[in-house]
Amino acid sequence: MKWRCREVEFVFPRPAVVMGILNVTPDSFSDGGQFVDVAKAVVHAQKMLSVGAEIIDIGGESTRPGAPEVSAADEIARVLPVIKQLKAETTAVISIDTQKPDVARAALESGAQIVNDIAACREEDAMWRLVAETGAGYVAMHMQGTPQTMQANPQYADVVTEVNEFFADRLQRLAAAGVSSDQTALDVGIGFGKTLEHNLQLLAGMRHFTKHQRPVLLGVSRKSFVGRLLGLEVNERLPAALACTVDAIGQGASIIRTHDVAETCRAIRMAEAIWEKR
Ligand code: 9MG
Repeated sequence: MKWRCREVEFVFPRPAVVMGILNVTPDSFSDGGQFVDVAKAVVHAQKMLSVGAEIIDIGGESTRPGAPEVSAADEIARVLPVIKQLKAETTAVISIDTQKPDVARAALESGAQIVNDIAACREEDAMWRLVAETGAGYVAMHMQGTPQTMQANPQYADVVTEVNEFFADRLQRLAAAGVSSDQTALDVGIGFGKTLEHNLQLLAGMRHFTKHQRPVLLGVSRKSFVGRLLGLEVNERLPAALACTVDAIGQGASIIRTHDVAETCRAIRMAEAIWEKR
């Protein structure tokens, strides 16, 4: 199975791909005021690359429940200088984490290769036509609602079945918009319109999402369901995230989105070394 992201191809089976998270919001890499410190953000990305990240996922808008929306212009102003600097200094594969086609277009024009779209539940196809036109890789993430509303009262009859139906439907709609299936990776969207119970059911059922013959991406890093289950603060959640990661890869997940690249790479390498001997 191949994941085609413009000039880059990830060919599976292979060791899981680690995607390092680079949030460039004023509260993450502040210049001391309203703006993002580009140099600090690029140093952080280089650190993640040096310890094993193969993709850097750059986002200029928080997707936390209830987070305020950011205009496309502000998002572009945050992410573009970082993408340009990273392209100038490294050969990193760059993913743009955005819901907005205008932001995705600007990022792709500056050399990004992947669009990480938490709003793949959208009805209109502007984002997908852009992905088709550019040959970018595309992460289609499941979300019930929007970041502003999603945790109000998420409901599913059977969350695993419904997310799988969503994936089948999106692959059809993407194909209709001209996106080849080898451009797409699928993501259940842990924490996006899901209760703790839904998240656990999705993690337990991870093997069911491989049936579409597309790479499955998992994002659990520092998420609040871990805090809720184990009573932990954000900075205490890494061991639990590593447990989820290793179990998900064992069930067939192949891309891991994380803040903690070095630790995640070590956990994956250890598990994969054991599995090779089975
Ligand atoms: C932006 N973002 C935050 N959490 C995420 C997750 O779990 N998956 C993807 N694809 N993007 C995410």
